[in-house]
Amino acid sequence: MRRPGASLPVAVHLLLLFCSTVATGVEWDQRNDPPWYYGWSSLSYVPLQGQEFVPDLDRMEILHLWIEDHNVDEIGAAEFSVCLREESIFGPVVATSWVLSLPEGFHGTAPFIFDNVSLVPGDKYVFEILIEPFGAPGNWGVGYTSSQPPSEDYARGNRIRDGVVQQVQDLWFREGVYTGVSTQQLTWGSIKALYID
Ligand SMILES: [Ca+2]
Ligand SMILES: [Ca+2]
Repeated sequence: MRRPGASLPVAVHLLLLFCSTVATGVEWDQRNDPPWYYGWSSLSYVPLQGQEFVPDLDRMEILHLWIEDHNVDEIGAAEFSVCLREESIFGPVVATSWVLSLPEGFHGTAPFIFDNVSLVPGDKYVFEILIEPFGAPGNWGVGYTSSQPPSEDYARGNRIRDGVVQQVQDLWFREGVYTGVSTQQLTWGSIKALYID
């Protein structure tokens, strides 16, 4: 994971991040994170993918998405980031997450970190998932859920695929802020337990 433009490996970045003060938990705001997902959508080959949401909190520091490498026969890591936009996937950019490098074969909760983004509670935002390189080997995908109207998995927005809102689908996601600080000595294992399921 790295800030845009930097290139240190994930472990080094997390250790640097937590060497002085340590966030001890996360308060989730908006979420659609059941213990299953309906399907996955290729990030490697379909652009302009994301999710609308309307926050209750006035800031955002972390976003979890379910990301998978869907071709075990094709070798390839990839780098991901999330671009937060106002109103639509074509709207003005509010912030961009640190870059997250995921290894060949990864599947699970991918944590995207933001530098304390200010949000307006009640306004609509859209996060767009970016993959580098586009067309990355392995056919990387993002998990989503699907519902039958009038029920809806996440009621304050919908999934976006190829720039088009998908009315009955939502990405598997949860976004929120860090809570509390500690000076406790953390191991790499305990850092992973906090931020990577
Ligand atoms: Ca692969
Ligand atoms: Ca929805």
